Amino acid sequence: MSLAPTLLQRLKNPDVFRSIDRPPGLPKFEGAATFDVFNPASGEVIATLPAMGQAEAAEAIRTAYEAQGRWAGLTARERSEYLWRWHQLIVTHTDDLAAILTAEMGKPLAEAKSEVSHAAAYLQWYAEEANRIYGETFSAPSNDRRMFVIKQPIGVVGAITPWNFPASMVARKISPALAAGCAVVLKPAEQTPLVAAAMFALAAEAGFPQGVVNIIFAARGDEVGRELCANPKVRKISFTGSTEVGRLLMRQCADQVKKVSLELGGNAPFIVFDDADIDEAVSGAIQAKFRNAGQTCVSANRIYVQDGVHDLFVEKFVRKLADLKVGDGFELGVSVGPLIDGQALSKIEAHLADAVEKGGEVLAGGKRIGTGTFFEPTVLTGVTAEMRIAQEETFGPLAPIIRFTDGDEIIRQANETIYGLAAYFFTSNLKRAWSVAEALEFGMVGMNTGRMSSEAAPFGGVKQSGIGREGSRHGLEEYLEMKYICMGGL
Ligand code: TXE
Repeated sequence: MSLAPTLLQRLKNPDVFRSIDRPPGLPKFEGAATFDVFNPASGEVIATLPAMGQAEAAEAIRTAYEAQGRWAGLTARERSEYLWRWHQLIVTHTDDLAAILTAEMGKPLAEAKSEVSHAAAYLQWYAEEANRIYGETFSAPSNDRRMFVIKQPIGVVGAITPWNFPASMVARKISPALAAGCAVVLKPAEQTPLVAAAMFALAAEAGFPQGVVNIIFAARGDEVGRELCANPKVRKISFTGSTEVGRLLMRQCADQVKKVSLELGGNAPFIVFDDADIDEAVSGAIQAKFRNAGQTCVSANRIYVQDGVHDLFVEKFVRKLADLKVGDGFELGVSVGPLIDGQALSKIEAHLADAVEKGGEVLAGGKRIGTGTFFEPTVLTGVTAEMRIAQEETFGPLAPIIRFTDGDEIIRQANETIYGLAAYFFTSNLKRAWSVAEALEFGMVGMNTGRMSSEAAPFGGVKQSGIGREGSRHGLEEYLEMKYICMGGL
């Protein structure tokens, strides 16, 4: 039997956490409390894990702290080789990992596979990037001195990940940290700890030294989060999740002036100008809106369409919805899975009700399906800036379409949000393309595309969408400290 299911079998017995042969990376657990992990498509319990807390987090941090110096003392090439081995194991076990991911998160199996491949791509990227950590030498103002900058690992990193991309978010945080020479304590989201656990089992098989990668399971985030922020042995927090929790973590880190990287909510505008290729724009919007059932931080939250193409765009967009099949992610041909939980469903319904009350019109969808957390892909027109749907992150399969006339005014409206993660626009006018790309106040801009996430590119936002970048060489810098060395007496 392959490794990930074997591990999951072991995790079904919470005693494994008390035993001396518990999988590496899992702290010893003395408590009695447990929590259940559900399949969101069926509501069925698929695993029961120990509900860890402050004590286990403190133990994991101590273990990581002891291991970090030795890990940083390896050569870059040696660290890179561990990452390569982990990458290879993830690639080999893609099908298992994807099945676990779909079971706990609900996304269609094909999307889960592509997420696991994306996770593996981060490991590959940072296995390579580990060998490219450079310092500087520069001219000193006087000849009796020489000046240098070296880059060193920050130390122990606390990583907190969300449920919407439970495999790739783990890889996106851990692989640059390990490449830089940091040790990691990860707390995955309570809804989706299993694929992270399976990835950790593969890390153990890749032979990472004891203490370099550690995982904590918790029924909720606050207690472990508080320990990660308060424990002085942790030198950096890397978080992906809601803006609300991001603000809280920043406050909790303020006492120790601890470094934070935050990848938070978004409210992406998706602008279609009169001169756009409409078929491309429709495909891009479908992709940017309905991938992961709309539960992405880069989801097209406000679709602005210019007068001249508005009706045609809406007609084609609604027609394309017919291609989307909603259902259990394990079912063949399903492209939109369930929402993560009842709370997510309630948020969508509240946004929809608010929009309809203020004059929005539902052109397609608009209802729950069955008794689970399935929701029809929905199109709303007549949306205005005052509606909640235009201001807040809906995180679901609702596509609000907003008509506009003035191409300059729309950029001002698009920027009128507390968020600044992703923005998209479609045009065939080269001059406009450049000026719009520059004017949008977002960390990432998709020009004539609805998809842009890549291990090779810096992912992250401005304003209240976060601090820092993940992926690319910039993502590695987030885990490195700069040290200036001045050599005198020459
Ligand atoms: O997020 P939370 P939730 C947005 C999206 C969604 C909303 C709520 O709009 O509808 O947030 O989702 C941990 N200290 N995004 O409630 O609570 C938690 O255990 C430390 C956007 O799931 O932020 C989990 O591991 N940690 C986002 C992680 O934070 C805490 C992805 C995310 O949970 C904590 C997810 C605390 N006090 C939601 N409280 C994106 N950027 O893609 C919770 N956590």
